[in-house]
Amino acid sequence: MTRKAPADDFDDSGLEVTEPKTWAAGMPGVTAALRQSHAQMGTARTALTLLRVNQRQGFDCPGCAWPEGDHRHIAEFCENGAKAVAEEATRRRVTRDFFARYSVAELAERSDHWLGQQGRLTEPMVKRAGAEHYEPIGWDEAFGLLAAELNALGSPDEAVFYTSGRTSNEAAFAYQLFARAFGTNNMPDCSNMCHESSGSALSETIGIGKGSVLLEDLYQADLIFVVGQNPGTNHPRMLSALERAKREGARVIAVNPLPEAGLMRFKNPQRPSGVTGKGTVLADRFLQIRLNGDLALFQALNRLLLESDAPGALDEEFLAAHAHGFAAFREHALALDWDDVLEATGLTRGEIEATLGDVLAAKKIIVCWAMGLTQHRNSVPTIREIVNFLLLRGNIGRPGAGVCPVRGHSNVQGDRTMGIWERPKPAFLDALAAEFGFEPPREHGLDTVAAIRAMRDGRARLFLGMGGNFVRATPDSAVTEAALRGCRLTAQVSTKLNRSHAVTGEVALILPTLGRTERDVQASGPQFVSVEDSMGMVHASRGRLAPASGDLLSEVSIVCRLAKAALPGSGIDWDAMERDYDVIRDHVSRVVPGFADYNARIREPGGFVLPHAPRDERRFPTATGKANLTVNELEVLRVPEGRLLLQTVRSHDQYNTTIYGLDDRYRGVKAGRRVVFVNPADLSALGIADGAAVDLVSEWADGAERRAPAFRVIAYPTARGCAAAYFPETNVLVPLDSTAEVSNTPTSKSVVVRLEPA
Ligand SMILES: Nc1nc2c(c(=O)[nH]1)N[C@H]1C(S)=C(S)[C@@H](COP(=O)(O)OP(=O)(O)OC[C@H]3O[C@@H](n4cnc5c(=O)[nH]c(N)nc54)[C@H](O)[C@@H]3O)O[C@H]1N2
Ligand SMILES: Nc1nc2c(c(=O)[nH]1)N[C@H]1C(S)=C(S)[C@@H](COP(=O)(O)OP(=O)(O)OC[C@H]3O[C@@H](n4cnc5c(=O)[nH]c(N)nc54)[C@H](O)[C@@H]3O)O[C@H]1N2
Ligand SMILES: [Mo]
Repeated sequence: MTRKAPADDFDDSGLEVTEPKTWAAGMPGVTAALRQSHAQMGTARTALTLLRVNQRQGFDCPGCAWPEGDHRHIAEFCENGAKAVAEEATRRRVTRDFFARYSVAELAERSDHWLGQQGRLTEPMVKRAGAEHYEPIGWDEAFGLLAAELNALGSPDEAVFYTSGRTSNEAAFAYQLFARAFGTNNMPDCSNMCHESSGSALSETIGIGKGSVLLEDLYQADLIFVVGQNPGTNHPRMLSALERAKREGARVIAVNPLPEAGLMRFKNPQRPSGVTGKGTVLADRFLQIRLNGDLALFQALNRLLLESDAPGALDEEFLAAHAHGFAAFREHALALDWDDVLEATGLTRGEIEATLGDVLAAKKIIVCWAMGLTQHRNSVPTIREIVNFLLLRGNIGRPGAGVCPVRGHSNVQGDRTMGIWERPKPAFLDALAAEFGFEPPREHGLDTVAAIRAMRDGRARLFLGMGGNFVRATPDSAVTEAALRGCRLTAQVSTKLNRSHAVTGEVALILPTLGRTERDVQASGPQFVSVEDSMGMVHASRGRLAPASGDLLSEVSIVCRLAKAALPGSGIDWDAMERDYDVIRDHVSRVVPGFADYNARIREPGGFVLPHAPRDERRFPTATGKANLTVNELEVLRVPEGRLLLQTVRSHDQYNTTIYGLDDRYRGVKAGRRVVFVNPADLSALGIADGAAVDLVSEWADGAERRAPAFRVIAYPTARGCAAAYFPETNVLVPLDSTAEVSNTPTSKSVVVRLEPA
């Protein structure tokens, strides 16, 4: 079942394990970043590139979606943003000689780290049916081939159009237009594996699937929860914001099974004292919760709030004016069983009651979260319960308060806004129809998990990836790889080599594209693109570096030229859109609400903020016209005797499936990724020694064996019963059918496993 894993991944002879760090960033962060950038880019390029990150005339950092704020430091980058930039601006190149040297099968034996280290893709390549190697192909021929394969399908619904979250608004809009003009809503995206649960829960409860706070709100908050998130690694600039919020008087509560370094103490590299000083204690309270215990925690807080006789415990006025469903919610919440709460959370009643004290003392509360909340079976109920918690005290729709799902990819939120979604709203399709004069398909398309099933079962036969690394980011690697291999054609629009180029359909295409950092010049002159950050701010991004190769096309060009080849009679002026991205933005301004005068407003310094009814006017555009309090059933996730609940997380040295290096500095791991973190008491109970070699075997209802071989055990202060290991090495363990209710997101943070001596 298990594929033979790539050799350099398995060699743990250099593995070193030290005590986890208790603080994050500061000088080591900056030096680590510069070392990495230097190795990839050289001195002049390093300086030139890093000075442009997130500056007004520069490019949007391809790292994360954390917003920029008004007062930009000259070096508004972080260690991991610098690594993301270095990875893209590298001087290393993958050329036709490389593909002549390595067969596709050989590439499939290599590790993610090795593949990424080969450098930027430089020209379009094709693997023809029956061939063992990729060979060069001209752009026109590539588009012709792809167009012919698309048009040879039995139905447009046999094609899958995937999007990752770095794609610009302009490219995303053109791409969804093409897919719909072709005739399908099969537009899965990385969001299906990421914040889909947030979008689902927020749309139902507050009427819009996006966060309701701006950066300024953090600075006005009294209390900020950071739940299921590791910002020290994944959103380092958020630490500066939390530090400032604390200076302005906020308390921070971290809720996490792991004592993540960044949440404990932070040394700000942007401030002189940060380099040498002791740094700021970030979390005033650390709730070391069990995996999947958050629904129980927030239900307990809600019950305590309902029972509290503290004056103003509930915002009665807000509830009466703006909330729906209070009576049913109240009745259910008061019946909550405390034994269930303590079992699910692993916390004491004292800890939860002390947290209530923080809550009652705070007028303005923000809850931030990321993948620790979204990738569980009960993720949508959990996030709904957080909305209940905020609504009870009127914490949505006023300054300093609200929901803050912290997005991952730098434009994942913008891609959705542009219509990258398998379940488009009728109003969006109506606007598209009116603007372009065709009838878009109305039936919902395939999301990520459904797309894998469709390819596995032969119902979908052509896969096009706009960025990302579908084969590696998705669950159940063995199943997914077989599904892709069963396709007639797989094509990837990419900047760098990854496993999705090595696990292919009968025919495969690599369509190499420009990155954020690079100049994009079209017939009308230099172009810029735009992106939307995690807080609904839209701003421009301009690349300055010379492209990695003269043969690269922008994502917009690739979409427009493909569309022209595949849909000669569409009546849509693809040439005009490619020639001048203002034309695309003009279309967007008439199709997507909130984008009126797009071309003018995107040229304002700092861009513009999209409307958000709950935040701006306390208006809740839900089915009831009010903010909905919901009733969520608590089911305690009970793991069988001798098993652990495994979460799959990111190390400090990776960007999703792109592996920058083999260290995880804050967690004290050097030179190895095949490690599993387990609580020492669990190790004793299991009779397994720290440092032992084990296989991870996942157990799921279908009885199939899913095994990730050869991991080292690290005794680590994680919550009892809760293990952690890195993704994507562990994706093989996540069953395709184990998904969140409603959002259908793979349950990457709750996988039942046993450890077998290797
Ligand atoms: N450098 C870097 N930056 C990135 C990325 C990257 O890979 N590298 N990826 C980007 C993307 S796409 C995303 S989505 C974000 C991801 O950002 P994060 O969500 O921070 O990423 P993860 O590593 O998945 O970390 C999940 C965190 O939630 C905790 N957790 C897990 N399960 C639970 C739970 O049940 N309850 C609670 N309370 N906590 C839990 C884990 O211990 C961990 O701290 O980062 C973005 N930024
Ligand atoms: N087990 C487990 N699985 C997970 C997760 C988890 O926590 N655990 N997290 C999930 C999450 S949150 C996400 S978002 C997904 C990520 O899923 P994806 O977005 O599909 O994966 P990435 O690794 O971010 O994609 C990296 C590739 O994108 C390409 N690329 C980079 N920049 C650009 C660009 O500007 N344009 C184009 N066209 N291509 C570019 C490069 O070729 C690079 O190899 O993974 C999900 N999978
Ligand atoms: Mo993500």
